[in-house]
Amino acid sequence: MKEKLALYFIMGIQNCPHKNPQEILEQALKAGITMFQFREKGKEALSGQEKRQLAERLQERCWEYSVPFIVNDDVDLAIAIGADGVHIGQDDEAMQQVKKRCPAHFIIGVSAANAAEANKAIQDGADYVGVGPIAATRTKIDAKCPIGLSGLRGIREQLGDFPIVAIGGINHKNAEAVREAGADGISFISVLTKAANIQETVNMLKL
Ligand code: 3NM
Repeated sequence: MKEKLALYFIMGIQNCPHKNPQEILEQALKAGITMFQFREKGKEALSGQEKRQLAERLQERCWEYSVPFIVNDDVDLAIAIGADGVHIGQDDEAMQQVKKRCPAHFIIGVSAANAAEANKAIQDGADYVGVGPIAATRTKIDAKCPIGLSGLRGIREQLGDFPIVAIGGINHKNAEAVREAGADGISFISVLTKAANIQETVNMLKL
C-alpha cells in the first residue's frame, strides 16, 4: 500500500478549467504518479452519465500504466465501473456501510484531520488515511485549519506503521519535509493541474 501512496494525484474537471483532464492525467502517468483519485466536487463538477463517462476514460488511462484508480465519495460509481477503490471523508457514508458494499479487493481511504479520526478509520478497516491539510490550500474551499508538519508528526507517532498519505498545500518546496515528518506519500491537486511542465513538476515532487 505504502508504495502506491508515494505520488498520489487527485483531480476532477473543476480543477482543469482551461485544460483537458485526460491530457493532464496522461502526462502525470507518464511522469510517474503512483495512484490517482477522481474527485468531482463543487458547482462545476460533472454528474450522471457525463461523470461516469469521464471516470471510465480516466480509469482506462490509469490501467494502461497499472496505476490504481480511486473514486472520491461516490461509492456507487466506484462499484459500477469496477474501480480499484474509494476515498471517503468524515461526513461521507459510514465506513461500515461502505465496507459491506464494496468488493473485498477495494482500497478504502479515509480523510482524517487528527489522530482520533485516523484511529477510528483504522478500527473501521481503512487501508490508508489521508491526513491534512498540511499547509494552506485554495483548492478545497471548506478545508480546515492546516495541521502543519508538527501535526503530521504527532499523528504519525500515534499511528505506528499504518499507511499515511499527506494532503493539502503540498508542492515541490515542502514535499521532502512532509515525508520526513512521517508521510508515506504525498497527494496533490493544484501543483500538477496548474503546472507549466508536468514532467518536471513530478520529478521535483519525487526528490
Ligand atoms: N482535501 P492542493 S485538502 C482535496 O485536508 C483536499 O482533507 C484536503 O489540493 C483535506 O494539493 C485538499 O491543491 C485539497 O492543495 C488539496
